[in-house]
Amino acid sequence: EPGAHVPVLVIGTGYGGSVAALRLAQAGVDVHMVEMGMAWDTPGSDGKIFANTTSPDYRSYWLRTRTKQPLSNFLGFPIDKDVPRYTGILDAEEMGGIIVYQGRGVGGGSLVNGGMAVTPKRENFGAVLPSVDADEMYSVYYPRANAGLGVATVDPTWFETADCYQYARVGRKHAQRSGFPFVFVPDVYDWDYMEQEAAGTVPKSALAGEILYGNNYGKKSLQKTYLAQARATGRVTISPLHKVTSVAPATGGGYTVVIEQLDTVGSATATKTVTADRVFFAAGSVGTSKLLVKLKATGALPGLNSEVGKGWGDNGNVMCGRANHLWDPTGAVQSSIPCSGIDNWAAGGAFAEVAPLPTGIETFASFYLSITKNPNRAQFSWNAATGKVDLNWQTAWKQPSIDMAKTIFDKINAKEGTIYRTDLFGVYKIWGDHLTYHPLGGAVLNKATDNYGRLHGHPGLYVIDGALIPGNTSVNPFVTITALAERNIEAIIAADL
Ligand code: FAE
Repeated sequence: EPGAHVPVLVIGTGYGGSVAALRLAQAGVDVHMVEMGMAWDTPGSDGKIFANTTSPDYRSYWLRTRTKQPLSNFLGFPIDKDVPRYTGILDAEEMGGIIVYQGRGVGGGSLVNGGMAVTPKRENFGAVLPSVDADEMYSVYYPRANAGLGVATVDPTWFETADCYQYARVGRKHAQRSGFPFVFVPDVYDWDYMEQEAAGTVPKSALAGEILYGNNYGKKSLQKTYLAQARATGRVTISPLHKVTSVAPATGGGYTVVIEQLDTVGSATATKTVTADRVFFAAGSVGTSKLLVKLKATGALPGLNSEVGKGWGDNGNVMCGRANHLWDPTGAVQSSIPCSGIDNWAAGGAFAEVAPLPTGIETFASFYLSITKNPNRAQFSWNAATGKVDLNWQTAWKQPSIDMAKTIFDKINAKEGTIYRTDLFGVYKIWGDHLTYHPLGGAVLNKATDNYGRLHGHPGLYVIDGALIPGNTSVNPFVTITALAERNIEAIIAADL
């Protein structure tokens, strides 16, 4: 309620925000969460909460009048289409040199992502979070995060015969014939449910191609894990369609938080002001960075240091497809949940997910999302002329990612006598180098904050999301975001509350 006072306000309901809310509530603290996206708890006229990937509709995009599909073309033809402007689930945020895809709604990125839940290899952790004690992470916080998220791996016996993983078995064959290690990738999807989908005994979601715009059945999004537990404490309330626009010190202590209530076309219908003793920034790497950079530049939070906005990376994301021979079909029905990868991190700086291309028809294509050791880092800055925050990422900065991904796919193509697909991202364009699914950094741990996420200069303000991680996790990021949040909130509860 406007004018209210809350002990803790959390901005955003993704991984970092959900961990903070649950652990604070369990410690006896009342928490209010503010989320700019929708609640995603009510079915549309088709009886489903979420739209299918093959037929995007008003629910699919955040305030766009035309879809912005990551794979923009098929057989060379553009596949984007007009949709009504709506506070939909996937934000394709254009930040100059890169499109940053993000989830919008209660559950954040967990609503739209592939659920791939990967713990980095221990030997790579020092480069991911140099100031964090690896022993503690691998003995306490990674296990805690994996348990809280419900992480599991496909049954390897079922995998061998499941039609929906034909594409992954082809991916394995090609990887192994070129001498690359092939690994199963854990996921938060309910694997028993997927087996029942394949058997035809339950409504389908992974096997109906659902991904990107939400998953109606089998995926354990945060709504089913951390947020369900948080709500069950009775101490956590959530305001969807509310967007935080300002945080500033309040006279008499705490912080004044300004919040806009949105309607479903994105217009502000009310502005509310509340006071909070403590505020956790969990708006995601881009959301948190944009807020902090603006608040520092406009004088609302003058104590923030000059590290705010720095150290942003794209986790080295780059996509590509390969055209297989006619004797290597990848399957007409492909599970939208990837379950495997090709690990060439140590030798070539690339970890490639064997990804689905769930078109519903046989495409003879293998498709990959590579995570690479791209060294480039960008910075957010306040643009006083436009009143917006800019990011200085350059399209050409993806070249190291392409080179690293090629250490895998040039070799496979040479071995198999195959070529890259050129029809998925435009007309004759091999590399999906215009986007990221994995924004990281902008309020880096031990730089913009102390070693536990306390923002320098303003006691009672914390960062607890992907903004803390300096640009790369060597694998998909949300397990690391969750584990770091578990570590930090434990220390904060013990020392600050
Ligand atoms: P995030 O989950 O983005 O949550 C931030 C929340 O804050 C969002 O709900 C926002 O709407 C909300 N918000 C932002 N600004 C405001 C504001 N001013 N006021 C109120 N609310 C606000 O942050 N990662 C994996 O590990 N495995 C995968 O398989 C995977 N697949 C992906 C696929 C797609 C298509 C996408 C987009 C991402 C994928 N990711 C994957 C990345 C993963 O979802 C992402 O790293 C995490 O969601 C980031 O977690 P945070 O807590 O940082």
